[in-house]
Amino acid sequence: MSFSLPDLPYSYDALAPHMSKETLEFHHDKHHAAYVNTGNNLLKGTEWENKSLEEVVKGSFGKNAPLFNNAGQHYNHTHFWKWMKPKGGGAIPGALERKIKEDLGSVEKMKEDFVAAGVGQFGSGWAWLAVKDGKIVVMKTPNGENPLVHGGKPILGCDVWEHSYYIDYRNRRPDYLKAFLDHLVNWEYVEEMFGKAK
Ligand code: MN3
Repeated sequence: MSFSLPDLPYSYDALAPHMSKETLEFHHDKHHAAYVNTGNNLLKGTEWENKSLEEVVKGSFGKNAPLFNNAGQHYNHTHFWKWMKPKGGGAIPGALERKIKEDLGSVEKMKEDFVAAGVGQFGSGWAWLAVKDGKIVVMKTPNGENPLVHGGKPILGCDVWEHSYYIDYRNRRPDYLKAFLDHLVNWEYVEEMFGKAK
């Protein structure tokens, strides 16, 4: 199954001022498109050619680094667009909010830990909420890695590569992460992935 670039689920200017049209144009049309195109070239003739994206990501990890990097980033970005919405970051659906409180203490503590994970990721990578061993955990990963290759199932991820925030926030990664949580997160999509991860 070859990779294809999904359309953004909103217009390019829909997330402003928290994420600009210019950022989304570069990030989606250039960066994500490159992962799709390079990934497709690297996928050809491999044992994973006819597998699902998740199987390509898990199977190529530690075995085929160039393919893994591009497939991982394709997986991460495909969800990243859906993890955001205009006027996002509002109330967390009840069952998910209860589970966050149970496993992470409080919504505020979850946000604090998520920002700390994103800020603490040296260089490029991602901050995550994932389900691991039946609990919601905060994680961080370098480059194109994600919780799928570390025994977890991702339910929310924030891209902390500089291409994700440098146009809008320059070097202020903490401000970008806070704006992501407070104004962009589509908690209904997080809940949907939480439902599948249990
Ligand atoms: Mn990116």
